[in-house]
Amino acid sequence: MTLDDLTIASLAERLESCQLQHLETHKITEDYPSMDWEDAYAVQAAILARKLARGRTVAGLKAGLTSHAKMKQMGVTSPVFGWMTDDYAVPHGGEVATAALIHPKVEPEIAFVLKKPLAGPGCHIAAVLEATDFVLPGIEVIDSRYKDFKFDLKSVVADNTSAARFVVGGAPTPVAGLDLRTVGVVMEKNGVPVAFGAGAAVLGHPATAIAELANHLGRRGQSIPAGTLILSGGITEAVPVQAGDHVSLHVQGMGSTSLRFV
Ligand code: 0L1
Ligand code: MG
Repeated sequence: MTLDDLTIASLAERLESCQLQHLETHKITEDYPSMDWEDAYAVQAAILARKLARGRTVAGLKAGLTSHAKMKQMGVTSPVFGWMTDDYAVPHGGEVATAALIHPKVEPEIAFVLKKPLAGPGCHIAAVLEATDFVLPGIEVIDSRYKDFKFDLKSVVADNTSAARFVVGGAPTPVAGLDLRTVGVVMEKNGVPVAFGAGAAVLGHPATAIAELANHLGRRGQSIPAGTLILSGGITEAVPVQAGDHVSLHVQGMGSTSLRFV
């Protein structure tokens, strides 16, 4: 680590204030160009600690930058990880207050819910599938706190990987007999299909993202508890949205979920 505790706390305060006041800010690496990955994850953890201290609870975890296309575009070879608190959860078919966000985008994802804990290092696809209770369609709303949605990787990790809202719905589906690589997804905005893909777009298999999350946490002495909901990462590019938009996601064999921006 390169940053001291006071600096971590002040960066967490700055990023969370921007989130709560719907304001953009400049990249934190402009102020701290030598910050490292541990600094970035420490800022992210400090933002979570602020929310937990106010009574928020963790509603789920997420992997981001999981599609090969997006990783190549960003020049990275591994995903990034973050969390969602209870106030990020939107009911199936529910509304998102767009004025509470800065420049939201939506991503089609497959959500996993675990029935057993997962621990790394050494976690792999088979362990994830064995520990999974069910999967279901999930739409993540990302909303970078950085100006014009432009960032570098350490800045975006500190900003909790742009997490803002999420909805899950459809049919909770056991993974036995399901090939998550070939599961097709279609996301529609206002009834028009705007993004299509298959599960394999996420690291070859969406369960890989969950295994990499377990390994990431394992390196920090943490594990994923049973019952955790995890968004495995966007299958396609994120799609910008605005007030008035209705977004639905259809996942082959798992039904649909949706939300509306008001
Ligand atoms: O969930 C995601 O894939 C977002 C990761 C952070 C990068 C971005 O905001 O696009
Ligand atoms: Mg995502």
